[in-house]
Amino acid sequence: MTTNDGGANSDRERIAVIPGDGIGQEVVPAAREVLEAVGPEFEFVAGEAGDAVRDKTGEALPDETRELAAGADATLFGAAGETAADVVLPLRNAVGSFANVRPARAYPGVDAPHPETDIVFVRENTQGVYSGHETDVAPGVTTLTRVITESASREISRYAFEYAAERGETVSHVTVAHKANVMRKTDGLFLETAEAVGAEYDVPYDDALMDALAMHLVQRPEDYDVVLCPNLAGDVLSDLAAGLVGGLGLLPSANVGREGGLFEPVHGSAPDIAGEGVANPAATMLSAALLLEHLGYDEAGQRVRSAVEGTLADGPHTPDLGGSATTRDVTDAVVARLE
Ligand code: GGG
Repeated sequence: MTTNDGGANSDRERIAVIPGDGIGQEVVPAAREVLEAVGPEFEFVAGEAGDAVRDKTGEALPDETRELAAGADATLFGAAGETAADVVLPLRNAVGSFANVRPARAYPGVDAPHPETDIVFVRENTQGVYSGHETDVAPGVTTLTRVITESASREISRYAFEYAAERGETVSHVTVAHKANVMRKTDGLFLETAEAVGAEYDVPYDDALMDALAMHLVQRPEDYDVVLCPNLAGDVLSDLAAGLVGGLGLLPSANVGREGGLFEPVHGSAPDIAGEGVANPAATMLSAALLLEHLGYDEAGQRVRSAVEGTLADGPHTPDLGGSATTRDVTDAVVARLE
């Protein structure tokens, strides 16, 4: 079900707003308020997806929601629950994204176990074990095919090295995460391709076995800048990094590539707190800042980021950050900084 609540105006950029499940229903409206407060005249178009829609209609991602995202200039998404494979993966595909960019930064004012953390995970977004090739072979026997192609590995590697090269003043090197000593063919190809692409850039790079990397990230996060990852490794390692900076409530993400873009918090639907009005909206608001920058509204994006950072520094804080504020309190505080 979609509702066009912005009115038809072809001059305005069209933003698909898909809250999804659980706390997505709370943090996405909060981030939308922030987009409205910051100025650009967007046309917001709402779409439904997720567990609740599946329960109601039998389909977790109605065609009209997929088409809405595919045709929008950008999409703001919340969270997927049990139906993640039916919702968020096809939506990322619908917007033509091949890169999932997940910045993990510690923010002043937040009690971060590792305040020196400032890492950007560049995750391959279309392949690996998330390519959807799972089979019931026989009762009690299942298989999963892990797909890695040279072309997709080259595309994501080029994205990561371009990203690092453009930020030469703050990014010193790229680390390629893999497990090529075990998954010799698939991660062997990923690593070999990433190294070949890296050799074309004036950006230092190294590689790391992803299991050892998990330990080193916890011990010395300051040693890492941009971490280029196959799909599952990027999902897991970025969540690990959330633990270094104070939690999943702080990590935004951008799914970008050839066409539009889909912007979402790294966190999921958090059913344990859904409906209580205490979800931290920071990750989704920071995702909205990435959305603004993706559309070329750099100044507005920076204003949103500064307002969120200011609120993280001075409070109020939601319970995940040790406070007792509600999503509403934090949203009001961020919006007040934008006015
Ligand atoms: N907003 C992120 C989200 O909905 N996460 C749920 C999930 O399981 N995601 C898998 C993934 O990020 O690939």
